[in-house]
Amino acid sequence: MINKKQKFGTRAVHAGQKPDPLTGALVTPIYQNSTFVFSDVAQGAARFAGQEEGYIYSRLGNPTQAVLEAKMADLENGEAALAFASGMAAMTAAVMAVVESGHHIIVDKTIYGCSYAFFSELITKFGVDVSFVDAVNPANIASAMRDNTRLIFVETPANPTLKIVDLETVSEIAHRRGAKVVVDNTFATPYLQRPLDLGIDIVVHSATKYIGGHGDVVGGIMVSNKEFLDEVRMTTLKDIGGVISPFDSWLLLRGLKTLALRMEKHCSNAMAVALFLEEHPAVERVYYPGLTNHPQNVLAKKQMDDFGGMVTFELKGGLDEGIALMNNVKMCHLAVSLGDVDTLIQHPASMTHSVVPWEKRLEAGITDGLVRLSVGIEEPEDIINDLDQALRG
Ligand code: LCS
Repeated sequence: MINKKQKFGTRAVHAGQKPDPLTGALVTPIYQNSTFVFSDVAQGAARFAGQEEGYIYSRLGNPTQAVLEAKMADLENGEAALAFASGMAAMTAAVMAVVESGHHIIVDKTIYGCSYAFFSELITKFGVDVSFVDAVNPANIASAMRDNTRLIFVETPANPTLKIVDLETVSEIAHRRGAKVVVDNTFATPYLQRPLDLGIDIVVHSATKYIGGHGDVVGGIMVSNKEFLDEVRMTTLKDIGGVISPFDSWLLLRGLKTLALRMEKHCSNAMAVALFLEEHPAVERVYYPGLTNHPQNVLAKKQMDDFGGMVTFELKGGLDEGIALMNNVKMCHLAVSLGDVDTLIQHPASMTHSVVPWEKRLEAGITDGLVRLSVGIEEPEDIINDLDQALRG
């Protein structure tokens, strides 16, 4: 068994993984199976009744997926993890496992666009009330709490403004009133931030991003205690069915082995790019938690081990200048998604957050001129040179 005292980068390589017991294959095989044969009816019945460990059908679990889950549980310092077909499948499965009709949810107003759509339009169809607040000030959560509040959902750093939410304080506020907190840890990854250590109940990820890291897979992860995840596996995973494939599980396992190395480079590159942009005469404002003028820089230092690979900024002149920049880049790719080894640039107002109504977007700090950069692992000089030539037009 892996010793918890080993460093993160070592655990990213080894945790949850042993050579294949049948063949000695070093890398976890892709168990490309939808179903698993029972030795007799009694064994099948015992597995369905949860009285015997073992595989049944890949919507309920698969050996390649199980290794991914064990590694992610270890890296997030959680008891267990579950893998899903996408980040949206993981997040919605967590929420729907906790709340029912008549319950109330508090959500930070600055979150990924499709998550906003789920909370504002979809879950409300099922008799669940949702309040959007600015969770940067935890007092806003405290004052929105009701007797029927069961769940609080935040992203930190938030997509796309990179504001930071105080996870320890939010979990204290929630637990005083018997509510659970779900944190979307996609932007930080467990390399930089482990919300369960700060009292958070459930962590979700779009594994499509830094966990995979190479822009070749869509996946999601949930990490929590074993009892909750056993329930999710047999309810919202089994009956809604957002299960990950064995091949995508394998791609995520391959990505995770280099997570520490990649994150180190993403962080140092992002800091260099943020400092370049901050000094550039065409730039109005840079949002990066590592800059001392970021409003939650002190909290980011306390809660995270470094500041991540995402940089958001606004140009002087706003939208038109931002569009010109995004059309002028040569090496950086104009594309949504993030956390890839390639640098990606995109326009939240017309792309990732276009589903959020205009006035709600502005309330969340997502102005029309905002540009979001997912800084890749290329050499920082080349990223900066490309931005510099694009800014000159
Ligand atoms: N959570 C966060 C913070 C995200 O940024 C995304 C996707 C999701 C969840 C959903 O994950 P998925 O289902 O796509 O795996 N964010 C995207 C973005 O900013 N650009 O494209 C997708």
